[in-house]
Amino acid sequence: MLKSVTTDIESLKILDERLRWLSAWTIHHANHVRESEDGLKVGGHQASSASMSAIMAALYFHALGENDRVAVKPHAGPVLHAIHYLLGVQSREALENFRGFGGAQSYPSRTKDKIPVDFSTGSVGLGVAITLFASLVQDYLTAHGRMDEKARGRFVALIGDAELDEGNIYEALIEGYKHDVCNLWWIVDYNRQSLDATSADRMFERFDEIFQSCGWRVVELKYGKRLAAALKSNPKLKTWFEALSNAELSALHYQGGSAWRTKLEADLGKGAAPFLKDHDDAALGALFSDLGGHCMESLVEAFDAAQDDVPTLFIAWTIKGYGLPFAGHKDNHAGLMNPTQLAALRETMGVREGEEWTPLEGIGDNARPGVEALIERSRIIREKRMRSFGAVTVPSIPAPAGEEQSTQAAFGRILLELSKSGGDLADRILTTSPDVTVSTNLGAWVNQRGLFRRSDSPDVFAKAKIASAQKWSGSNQGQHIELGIAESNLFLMLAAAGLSGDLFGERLFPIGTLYDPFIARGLDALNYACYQDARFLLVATPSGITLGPEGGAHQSINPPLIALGQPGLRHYEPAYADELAAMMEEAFRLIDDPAGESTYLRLSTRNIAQVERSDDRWREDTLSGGYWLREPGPNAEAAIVAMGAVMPEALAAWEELRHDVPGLGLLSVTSPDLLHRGWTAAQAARWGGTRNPSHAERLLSQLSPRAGLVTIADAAPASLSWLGGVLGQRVAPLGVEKFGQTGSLADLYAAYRLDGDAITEGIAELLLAQ
Ligand SMILES: Cc1ncc(C[n+]2csc(CCOP(=O)(O)OP(=O)(O)O)c2C)c(N)n1
Ligand SMILES: [Mg+2]
Repeated sequence: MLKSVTTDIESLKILDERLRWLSAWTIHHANHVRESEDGLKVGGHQASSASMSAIMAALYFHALGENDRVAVKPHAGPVLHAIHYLLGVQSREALENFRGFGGAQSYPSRTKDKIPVDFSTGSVGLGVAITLFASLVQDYLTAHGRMDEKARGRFVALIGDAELDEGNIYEALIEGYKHDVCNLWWIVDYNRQSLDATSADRMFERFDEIFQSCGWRVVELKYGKRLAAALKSNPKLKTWFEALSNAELSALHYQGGSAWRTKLEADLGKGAAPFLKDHDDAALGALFSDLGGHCMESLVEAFDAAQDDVPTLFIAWTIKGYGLPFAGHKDNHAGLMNPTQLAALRETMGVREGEEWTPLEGIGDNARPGVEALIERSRIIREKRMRSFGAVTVPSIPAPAGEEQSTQAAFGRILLELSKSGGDLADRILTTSPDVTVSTNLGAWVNQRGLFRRSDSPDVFAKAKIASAQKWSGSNQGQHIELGIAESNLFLMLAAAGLSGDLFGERLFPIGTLYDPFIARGLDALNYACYQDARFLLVATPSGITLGPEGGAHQSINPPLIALGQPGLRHYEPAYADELAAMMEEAFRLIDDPAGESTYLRLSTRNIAQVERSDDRWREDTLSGGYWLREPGPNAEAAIVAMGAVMPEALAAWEELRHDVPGLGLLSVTSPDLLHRGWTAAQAARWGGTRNPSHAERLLSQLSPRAGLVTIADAAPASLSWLGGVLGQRVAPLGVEKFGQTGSLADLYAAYRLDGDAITEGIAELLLAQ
């Protein structure tokens, strides 16, 4: 074997070029080489990738350890794939099929990509913030003795500078500071360009202060070594350079050497002459492009110097499209090189035509051993981490006793019982809430299990013997993570804790509570959690106009529709405490099941009389989405179909109408989401030759095919009205379509037509219309 004559830095520079080439080529191939079947633009981000290749080379082939986890800026996905290609982990087929069906995904995806992806990214900002919560989960697991100190790693986010506009980053930053979060590197690819244009100058000096005031170390990598030296020896040049705006700098980077010369002459006149005499145009362009984020020496030095666990923001100055013909152009975000430009790049990279995919093509014999050694030595994991499932026994969860109960209170009691009885499941539960712990009935659980804090925080009120039902002391053994009011953080916390089995090999059972209407506040983060297949239990309570005196701002209407359209999240809405107990048991089971999912429970504060059960049949049907609370007679002409907190109205109407409407049934829907999924799945299966009616079909076929259904829910009526489409039965939908307001239940149910009269009118209309 040839002995390497290159240093690691030189090898890293070669790898930087390789990554720039392979990412550009992968995108080019998908757009210009691969056969297009539909004529759709394939796309990809050559400029965003080139901007980060040096940073990522320095990280993946030098700085990252095996326990470190990274969220990669979505538009640098091709660089991540190129890295794994060089590591021998990513296949050429997947790269050739970049953005194609089954190929490498446009943006790194935990679930769809075949390479190890620690965090999916795509919706900018969220990938950044989740690293903070993942670090907190690591602290939690180590404090709880579930993770070895030696297995701890660092959480790295690679950030686009325009991504820094996303508010969720600052919500996370604030929360992180409260929890003394550590082991974070956030690395900004500071190319000063967004999607639309170059970015505003005014904000930039401010980011340092924002992060520093939250306890972060800020490391700015503005100049590369050569540019720094040149500016140091020439203060006038430095002052001039630093006065250029983002837009001016970018335009000059795009125009290149002669434009730098012209601009210098115009601005500094004769003063620039000695400097210009020493530099030809190419040298000028190269010197001013030597920004910190492209200078391997500076990157390696900065990473090596930040080896403690202080959270660190690196601001690495870069040029968007570095080394490509559209470097610095304000419109280059989705820019693609044309075949001629690509061929020119290939030439300069020393890649022979036809050898574009050869991993180390164009690297001379002298340099090759050094590069190969670095690839070999890279400490990042080569294979997807094993997902941890099926390790926890979920005990049966009894229903809390009580003739009258609300589902919200029952939830609190079930958790209290779990915490008292103990066991593996209870010990693995992590609860979290954005400042609504007490008002969502998590309080009793927290009294038992305590708040999680990295260092002890005493309950000052308790110490002062001030009476309070709620204990509020924290220790590193606590099991509740209290968050500030930022629902986006709640979902990111659930996402991170819900990935603990994947990231750390230790399953947690995360339960997050919030008020139902405020799901919308964190919706993208919720979707993000589901997209990565994080597993958790979301308890949304109170809900609906049933909240009465709290009024319209707190009365939720559409979350069941949100759930109906959200993959990876199962909606259950119980009316009774025993249903809730069954649902929670199922939700825990689903968290630890490879084929499972997360669960959303929509609960209520309304106390309602519980029903007598004559047998256990309701249980299985409850978990499948609905059951006959009152069986219909043979060929019944009508049924009331009700969900959740309005069940007493439905039952009362059933009692009143059953003599006039022979065989009238009362269907209790516990999950419109599951009924709908089952319905479409059965239809799809029929096309595959399997004839199995769905649960909704089975239930509704107990009625006459011409039967009428009055559907009623304290939610948007479309949550249930679609049931008429299953067998073509007619529907009178009742539900909430206007914003709520304050009032007693009787007032509101009458005004919004959620009462017995409305049900009677609905039934009458359906029967008369026959
Ligand atoms: C939440 C969200 N909004 C909008 C977009 C569309 N988008 C993708 S990249 C981008 C600009 C990114 O600029 P920057 O973060 O600076 O990254 P660069 O490509 O410059 O490295 C936008 C607006 C997105 N992906 N996510
Ligand atoms: Mg940018």
